[in-house]
Amino acid sequence: METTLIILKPDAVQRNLMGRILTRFEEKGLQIVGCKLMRISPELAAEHYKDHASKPFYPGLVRFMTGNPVLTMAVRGIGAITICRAMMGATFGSKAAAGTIRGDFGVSNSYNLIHGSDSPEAATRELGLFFKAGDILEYSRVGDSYVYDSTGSKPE
Ligand code: 3AN
Repeated sequence: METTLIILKPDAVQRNLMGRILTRFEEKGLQIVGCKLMRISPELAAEHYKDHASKPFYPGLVRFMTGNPVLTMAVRGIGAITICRAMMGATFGSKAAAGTIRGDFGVSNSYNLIHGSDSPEAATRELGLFFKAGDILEYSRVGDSYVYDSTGSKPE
């Protein structure tokens, strides 16, 4: 099982899209194991986006991400990182394919609704920034035996 960090950005919260986006992950079969509405501090934004610090869009990105609340989620499943990235779509709403979250809900390049960790290393680092021990819960769902085929040697 992989767990990834998903952030529904301020535009998703302000546009009342939280429920619809969260539902997509649930409907896919992924499990929400952590969820928190929060305001990102400038310090946390700087740490989270440190790889982008030298980019021209960085000041605007930090201003946007810290200006209003976000919904952070820890999302779990086999291959969750790759699956979530595919569900999000390309970075820019104007280019993202129809059927993806960015493709269906947005047209803006900088207000692109959602963040998702892009590698296992990033997921571990980012989950550690946004969730503390005990915030991510282990639990099983009644439908789990039909989300994965667990009749073989490993679930698939
Ligand atoms: P993604 O979120 O698709 O992994 P990254 O990691 O390249 O995209 O960029 C991180 C964030 O920085 C994006 N989600 C987007 O909000 C912002 N960003 C990236 N490139 C640009 C750009 N050229 N102009 C404005 N914002 C950008």
